[in-house]
Amino acid sequence: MPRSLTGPNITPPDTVAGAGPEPTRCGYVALIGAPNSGKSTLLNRLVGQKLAIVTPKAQTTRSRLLGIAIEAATQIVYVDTPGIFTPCRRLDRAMVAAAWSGAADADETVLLVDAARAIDENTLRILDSLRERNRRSILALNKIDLVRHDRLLGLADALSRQGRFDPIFMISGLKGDGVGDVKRHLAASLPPGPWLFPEDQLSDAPERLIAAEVTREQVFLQLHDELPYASTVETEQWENRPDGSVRIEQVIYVQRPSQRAIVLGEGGKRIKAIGATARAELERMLERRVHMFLFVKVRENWGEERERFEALGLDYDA
Ligand SMILES: Nc1nc2c(ncn2[C@@H]2O[C@H](COP(=O)(O)OP(=O)(O)OP(=O)(O)O)[C@@H](O)[C@H]2O)c(=O)[nH]1
Ligand SMILES: [Mg+2]
Repeated sequence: MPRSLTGPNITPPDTVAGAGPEPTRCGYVALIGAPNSGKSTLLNRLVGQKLAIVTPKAQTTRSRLLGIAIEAATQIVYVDTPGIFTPCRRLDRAMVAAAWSGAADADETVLLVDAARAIDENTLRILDSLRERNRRSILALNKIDLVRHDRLLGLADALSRQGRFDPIFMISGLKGDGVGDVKRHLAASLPPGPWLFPEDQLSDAPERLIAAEVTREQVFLQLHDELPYASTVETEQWENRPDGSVRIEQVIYVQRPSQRAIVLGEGGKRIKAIGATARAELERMLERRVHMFLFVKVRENWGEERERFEALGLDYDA
């Protein structure tokens, strides 16, 4: 059976098919860390499919996203979270709050540290907060493909003196090294219990949100400086066509007319490129034809509008 990107409502536990005679296990695993530490890349790798958007820029992920995977008799519900950093704007505060509440609600927490960058200020803050919460967590030194082995051992040692980490993994979310060990560890350590989601469900994110995220990924990849941070994307219309295709209308909100001009580009070139790449990506993810229509609106204060936060799945009052 193909696994669907998003699924119907939660199936009651007594109707969920467990696997074989082994007792089923199920639990939530939050992936937390500084911005850019590789959480979304790892989530996609763990689930075996692209669900979360990934870019080289920090603060790409803005809200929690579930990625559901099955390992032996265990259903593992991974929670991708926004990077944790010192918040300035209302949006930043909501993102960081979403990350911490993802960790608070989880059975296990995996702290990702970019081994190529070592212990930056954001990671230090996270270590402090974990200590305050007296929380044990799993440590994943990520991006080991970029780092020499002796350096990794020193880093693991330094980190383990600053928190309760057990176990410690050395992984590359991008290349896959060590990721199987993380999965197997989680499969064995999550609590026994019925699976919480239908077996073929991959995420809880509505398709409209995933579609907006895919466009936002292109905004982050194709635009620079403050623009990715000054914009947000929403799906306004979603029409399933009788021929199986879908017609999607989205709005990219920016804060100033000058930013709108940049998003549009000369003769509309930039917005066309964003739309074309997002459409192709979405067609791959949804496995259906997509007709994509993008509009750019100036909304000086979108960062203070409750509706914009709700569209992202964020708590406006965080
Ligand atoms: N070389 C290498 N690059 C990686 C690895 N994991 C992630 N990256 C890269 O690191 C960058 C950030 O990856 P993301 O997965 O978006 O990081 P994130 O922690 O989700 O970032 P935020 O959502 O901004 O908090 C991207 O350019 C990834 O390709 C890895 O194991 N090795
Ligand atoms: Mg991310």
